[in-house]
Amino acid sequence: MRFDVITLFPELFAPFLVQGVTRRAFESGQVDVQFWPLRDYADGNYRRVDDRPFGGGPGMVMLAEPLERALAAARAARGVPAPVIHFSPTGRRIDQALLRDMATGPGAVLLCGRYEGIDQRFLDRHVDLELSLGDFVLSGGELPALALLDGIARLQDGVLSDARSHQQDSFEDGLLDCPHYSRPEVLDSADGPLPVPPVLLSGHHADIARWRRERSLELTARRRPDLIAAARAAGRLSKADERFLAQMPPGDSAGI
Ligand code: 9WO
Repeated sequence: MRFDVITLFPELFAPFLVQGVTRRAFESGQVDVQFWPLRDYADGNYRRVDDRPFGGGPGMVMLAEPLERALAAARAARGVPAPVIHFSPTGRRIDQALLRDMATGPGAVLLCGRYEGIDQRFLDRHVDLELSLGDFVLSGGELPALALLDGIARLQDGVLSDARSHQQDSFEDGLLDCPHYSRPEVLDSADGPLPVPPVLLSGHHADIARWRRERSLELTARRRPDLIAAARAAGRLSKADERFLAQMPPGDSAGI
């Protein structure tokens, strides 16, 4: 698949694309990312990409014309059509189901806004989908674009060494992930020795699987009761899951 990124700051992306488990997906071209530096499509000696808003007010607006030229160049280079995505807190929240869909699709043109926003006429004419990371404001669309690319790249074949690591991820089965432990078996701390939960050292695979499932259920019930309701409605909770949830003491849902 191919992603074409229209941005004023293409250099922000490279460090994320050349490191970690997703590096192979980007370097092999499994997830081909091409950049269209907006400044290259600007006019005149000043290479203007922004101007003051009509009607007054603070900040600057990204000009439609350089964006039109960058998008035309990206579309021509792609050949096959793909949706144009803009990142905004007013968009649809990115979730794991959207990443799974996009991970097998043709890719997209990713439009990274800066300043106060983009001339509305360009958005109305060209944007197919607005995506959000959540209800907060950033200074640009580059971090949301990187979040999307990272989430899609790690779903590509061969990126995670063990296919099962996907299934255990938070959200892949609609529940939050269980906690993880590694060496040492007992960690020294200022509050005293911190042992690993003994069941994980027992070698009893069925007990370990049950313990992990129960920790997932417990964490999800406390932090994200909405996800428990959704898993129940989708028939993804077993009788044993329901028995475990029924005997859980009521607790506060500390948001940390
Ligand atoms: C900012 C904004 C604030 C309140 C209500 C709606 C809003 N839309 C935007 C917006 O689209 N801004 C553009 C992209 C231009 C300024 C920088 N941009 C941006 C994107 N800021 N924050 C985001 C963003 C995108 C996805 N998820 C969270 C934040």
